[in-house]
Amino acid sequence: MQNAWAVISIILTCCMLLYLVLWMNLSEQFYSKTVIISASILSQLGIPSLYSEKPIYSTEQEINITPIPVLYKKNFTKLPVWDFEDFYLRDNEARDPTCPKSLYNTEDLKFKEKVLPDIQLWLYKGLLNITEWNRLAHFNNPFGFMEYKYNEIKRAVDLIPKPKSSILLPVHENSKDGCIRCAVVGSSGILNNSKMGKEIDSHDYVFRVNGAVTQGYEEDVGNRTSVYIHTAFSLYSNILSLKKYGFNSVPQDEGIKYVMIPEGRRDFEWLQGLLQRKEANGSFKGVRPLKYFEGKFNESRFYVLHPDFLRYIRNRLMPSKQMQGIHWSLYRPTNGAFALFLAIHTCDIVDAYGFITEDHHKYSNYYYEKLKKTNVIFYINHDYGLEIKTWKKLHDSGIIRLFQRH
Ligand SMILES: *[C@@H]1O[C@H](CO)[C@@H](O)[C@H](O)[C@H]1NC(C)=O
Ligand SMILES: *[C@@H]1O[C@H](CO)[C@@H](O)[C@H](O)[C@H]1NC(C)=O
Ligand SMILES: *[C@@H]1O[C@H](CO)[C@@H](O)[C@H](O)[C@H]1NC(C)=O
Ligand SMILES: *[C@@H]1O[C@H](CO)[C@@H](O)[C@H](O)[C@H]1NC(C)=O
Ligand SMILES: *[C@@H]1O[C@H](CO)[C@@H](O)[C@H](O)[C@H]1NC(C)=O
Ligand SMILES: CC(=O)N[C@H]1CO[C@H](CO)[C@@H](O)[C@@H]1O
Repeated sequence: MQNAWAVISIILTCCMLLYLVLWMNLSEQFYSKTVIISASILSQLGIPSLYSEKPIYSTEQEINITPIPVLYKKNFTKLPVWDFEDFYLRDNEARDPTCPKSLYNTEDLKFKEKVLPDIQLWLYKGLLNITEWNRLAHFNNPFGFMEYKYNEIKRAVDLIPKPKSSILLPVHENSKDGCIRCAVVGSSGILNNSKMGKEIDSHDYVFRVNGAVTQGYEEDVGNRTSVYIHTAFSLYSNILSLKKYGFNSVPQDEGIKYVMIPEGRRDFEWLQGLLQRKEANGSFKGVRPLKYFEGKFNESRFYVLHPDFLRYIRNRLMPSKQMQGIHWSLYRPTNGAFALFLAIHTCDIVDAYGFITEDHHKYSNYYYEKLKKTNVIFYINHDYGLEIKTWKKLHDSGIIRLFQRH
């Protein structure tokens, strides 16, 4: 009897072992199939599976995917160009303008080839999952999230509300031709004594950027602001340094839209403070971001630019030779450049004022420096030569109108 029991239990144990082995094999097969399927979908999209030994991309739930190992800027001696470098999120709710002069109808074929009128402009909750992270973590800031940790960025992005509409500005109700006319005002000294204020204010919308001082300078730069573009640092530091020019808070016009360029980790720290209406941590420890908006802040008028939009501007519209050098990761277009291209993508007719020109040495660095001429400061993270050429070229080909003096 005892012998019989021993035989039965041995058989049972063997069955269980066999079952386990089979089950593991089968599930392994199933698992690798999932990975292969997802890799082929991604390659159709132009996204190769870079780390094929690890299941990074998967059609399975996010839980099965992990963030890629951190990449470091230092490990690249020039801008790394990935197979999916030129893949950008597109927006299927993008504008469909009727204006004949719209970007969509540009006659400049070279420009037409480069622009993506339906590029995704905004970053908000729901747009950052691990799959997206693993794509964007390949690009240095502000064009992606290289060197950052998934959780620190994800926490902030998940607080950004999805805009009600991805269209930033509606066609003006008085418009006869369906065109949106915008002025973009940079802060160059070329505006000193320009008397452009009335003309600037006569546009449907006025974009301003960084230290957008207007009080006391209305005759030259106007007094309206419809869209204010900033980074956490530009906003914070301009309010500290431009007090003497009357810049005490960000522009406060009724219905104003605030657009943030997330240039790096500190912007995501700022965002957490701003959107939770409390003090920020990290670089802005102890700062209450909300304070700088003086009660005029409303999530429904707040937008954060998507890294894909910023990278698209760099790669397609402002690629600099600096990207081929050892300091490649420092280069980025100026906030003014991002503001101007945002206007080009959200308006139909764009006039640019206070942007850098060939004869910049004749003017102060900033228009509010009226009394003593200062020289234009060339920060190494920008390519001013390229910006001068780009604005001139856009003007000469009729894509924008650039304010110049002779
Ligand atoms: C991750 O987000 C992207 C962009 O929104 C989306 O296309 C993709 O389907 C998402 N993936 C998963 C697994 O949710
Ligand atoms: C700008 O100036 C005009 C004319 O002086 C005035 O009517 C208008 O209220 C001002 N707008 C703002 C936002 O200050
Ligand atoms: C900053 O840190 C403090 C203390 O840990 C915490 O109470 C607060 O919620 C944090 N602020 C944000 C914006 O996360
Ligand atoms: C923000 O704007 C929305 C839409 O205009 C409005 O319903 C809401 O009350 C505003 N919130 C605050 C805090 O002012
Ligand atoms: C600004 O314009 C005024 C009037 O033309 C001129 O007197 C002044 O020198 C200019 N300021 C600078 C810094 O160029
Ligand atoms: C392969 C390589 O050089 N890796 C380096 C990349 O950068 C990090 C951070 O600076 C270093 O720790 C790695 O050794």
